Amino acid sequence: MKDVYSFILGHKPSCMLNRRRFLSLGPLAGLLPSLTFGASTSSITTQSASGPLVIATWKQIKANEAAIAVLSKGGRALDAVEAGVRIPEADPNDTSVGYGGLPDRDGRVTLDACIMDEKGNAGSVTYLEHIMHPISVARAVMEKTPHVMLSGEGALAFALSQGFKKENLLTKKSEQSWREWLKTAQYKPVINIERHDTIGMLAIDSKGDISGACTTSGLAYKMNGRVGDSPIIGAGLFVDNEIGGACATGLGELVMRTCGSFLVVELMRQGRTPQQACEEAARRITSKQEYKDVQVGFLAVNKQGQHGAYSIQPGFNYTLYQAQDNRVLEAASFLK
Ligand code: SD4
Repeated sequence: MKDVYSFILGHKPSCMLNRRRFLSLGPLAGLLPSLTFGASTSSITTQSASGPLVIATWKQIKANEAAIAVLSKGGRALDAVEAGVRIPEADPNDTSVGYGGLPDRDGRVTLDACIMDEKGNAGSVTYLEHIMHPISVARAVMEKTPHVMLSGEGALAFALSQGFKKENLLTKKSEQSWREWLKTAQYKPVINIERHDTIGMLAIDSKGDISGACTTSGLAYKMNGRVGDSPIIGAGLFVDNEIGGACATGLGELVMRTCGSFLVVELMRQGRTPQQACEEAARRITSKQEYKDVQVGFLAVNKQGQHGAYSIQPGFNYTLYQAQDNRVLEAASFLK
């Protein structure tokens, strides 16, 4: 386990910090939509949304299709993202989400998920066991309780009270992988391979409303009790329907320390394009934390239907549906 601790605890010495100045315009920011900040030359445009949009981390053609099916009937972005991310949650071959997710080091499949709607409502579950669709439990937390987040046994009890079925989520294949891992019990993240199915999804519906969802089984062979960025509002996901939405994938510890998705949305609020905002959020990580051997990727959309995607390492891809085209694209990256 030594390796994971050095990744998780590793900060750069302060002399290496290269923090960009963060220009805050406060209430003036909303009055200056055409200003561009930072070194990038791309500028904010007034491009309007060309109909519904869905964007998801990694290769998620089928998940996007499920979301598109909702949007094409005039459905709500919230319903679209829930329907979308339920696809990998139920897929035993997706080893970083829901059913089939790789377990923690004690052999337990523990799930994290969160969801946000266009009104700024949020719901989340962490360390949820035995329920195939944590995203739907997160939505129930949002809609049926006075809380934002339920965890562990409480989240499971709530799920069961809502009619969710208790299931064994550890597939034979995942159990075998875990038993193999136990032989050495050495943890080392493998960039772009180990966690390639964890899904963050953002959608814009025909009304122009934005919602988002994020769901994962977290890092394979993590310490029992570990919770990542994916269920943390503002880290793995953030939506502000006036501005846009963002989600993150990769080593959650790096994302949590910088409130990554919240940061991306706030940068867009201050005038950056989604692309510029994702790049700056990645730089916020690389200027302060050890990043050489780990991956973080951000996706963002703004109210105008523009999107951004950026990662620390090359190899982060994402699936975009826009203008009736659903395709996998490669994100630009900090390291080349
Ligand atoms: C976590 N961010 O638990 C998740 C894992 C992930 O692509 O997104 N991997 O840290």
